[in-house]
Amino acid sequence: MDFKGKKIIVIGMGKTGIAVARFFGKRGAKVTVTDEKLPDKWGAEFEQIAGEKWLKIGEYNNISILKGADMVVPSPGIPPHNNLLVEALKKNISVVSEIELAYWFLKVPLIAVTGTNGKTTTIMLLGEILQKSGKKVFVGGNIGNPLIEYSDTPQNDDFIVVEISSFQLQWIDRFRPFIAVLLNITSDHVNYHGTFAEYRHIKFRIFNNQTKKDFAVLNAADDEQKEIADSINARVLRFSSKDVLSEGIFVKNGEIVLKMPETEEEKYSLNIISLPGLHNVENVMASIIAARLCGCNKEDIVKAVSAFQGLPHRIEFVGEKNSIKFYDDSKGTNVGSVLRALETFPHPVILLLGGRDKDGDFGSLRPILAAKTKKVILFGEARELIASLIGENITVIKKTKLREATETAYQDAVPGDVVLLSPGCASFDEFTNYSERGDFFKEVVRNL
Ligand code: UMA
Ligand code: ADP
Repeated sequence: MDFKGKKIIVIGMGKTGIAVARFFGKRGAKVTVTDEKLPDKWGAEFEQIAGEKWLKIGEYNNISILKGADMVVPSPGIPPHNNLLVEALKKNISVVSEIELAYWFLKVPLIAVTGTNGKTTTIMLLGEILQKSGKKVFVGGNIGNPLIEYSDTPQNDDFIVVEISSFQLQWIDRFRPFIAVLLNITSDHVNYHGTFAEYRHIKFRIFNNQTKKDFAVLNAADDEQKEIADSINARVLRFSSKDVLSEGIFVKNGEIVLKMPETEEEKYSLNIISLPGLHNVENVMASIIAARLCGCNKEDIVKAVSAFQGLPHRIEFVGEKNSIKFYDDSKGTNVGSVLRALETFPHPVILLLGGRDKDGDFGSLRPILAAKTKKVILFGEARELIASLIGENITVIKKTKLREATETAYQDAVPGDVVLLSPGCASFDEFTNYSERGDFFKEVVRNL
């Protein structure tokens, strides 16, 4: 594909936008970049390309920058109702996401994992399994190393494993993974996509371009996925933590069972998994089935799963004070992840919930909050809103900031209690991101 002399507009100058601009600059395109923030806030990485002849800075949301444009590439966080995107579509200018662009240049078989929750855990585990099996693998995507950067490397891996968000799937055209995994769909990012139905619809796009030669891995226990299997061209394989399946991977009598027509039944003990909760069993099952499709054997899979200790800020055990246990689930930024985190604990917990709302359906948490919490400490910008949504039968305390919320939880707890930060919200009201929030929580706990 020849981009020489083409006029490209890149919206958003974060990690993705800068990588995209650099990609086009290398190929002789004329690149106009724009961002709602002023250029002095675009960071050190932008400084490296700022003086290039091929680069121009365009005024944000000024549709005249689209004049003569051949293509627009929005960063993941640019919502579809953005002025420039709406106008570009009206003018029939091609709008593509970074993963679509990267896909055009990929030479290595691609495994893509999407879903509301569990993507990072699953891609990291799958990456570990592939490596343990002696395969060369690139693990990346929506976790800080955009796929577009990979397309300019020698591409000498056996597999690419990428995390794909709904934002990235919004603007795909030909993007076609040979294995596509959809872990689960629960409400999230409604403030971006407009409705839950639209968010769900966009997630299904991961299967759009697959053919009979490809594989689609679905969660049989996820009600939101029930109706789509018929419209998928790829061979559908399912995992389930609830029911025994006639084909696929499922849990039975304390074991994971892999049952495929072409191979003998295989069993994996649940004891090899050190991560908490049934949701992580789902992540493991999705990883195992994808790994088997890539030719990994059981022995290597067992080794890799046994060694995998999980990631920080995902129901991470922080420590114990006066026999009160603290867990950091700061990456639990939506209602679905809060639900799964609460399910993990056998007895009631003191839950820290709050931050910046993303139109979360907190009302749906009522039954689990009633069953699994002693007290809910609401904090941050969304505290009043969440209080109004979860109703009056839950014991609630409201605090402005996470520090006060954590200290209050400790004062109210008795030995044997669990204090869980699973905020169900974005962190941006008080922190730069979820990891800063999680690290802050750990620091406060250490100093209690
Ligand atoms: N911007 C605008 N207008 C807007 C919105 C944003 O100009 O309406 C600008 C911002 O000022 C900023 C730039 O766009 O300068 C950043 O945009 P971005 O966040 O879209 O892009 P990146 O910085 O490249 O980050 C993206 C992912 N961001 C999103 O999906 C929103 C990062 O995931 C990802 O780590 C990174 O690419 C590298 O792969 C973040 C995320 O929240 C952490 N992801 C969601 C999630 O995990 O739930 C999907
Ligand atoms: P993602 O990359 O999709 O955000 P992570 O692996 O980073 O997923 O986990 C994000 C949050 O979701 C954490 O709170 C984690 O405990 C929870 N989680 C992990 N796997 C699942 C799953 N399969 N279903 C529901 N929640 C999950």
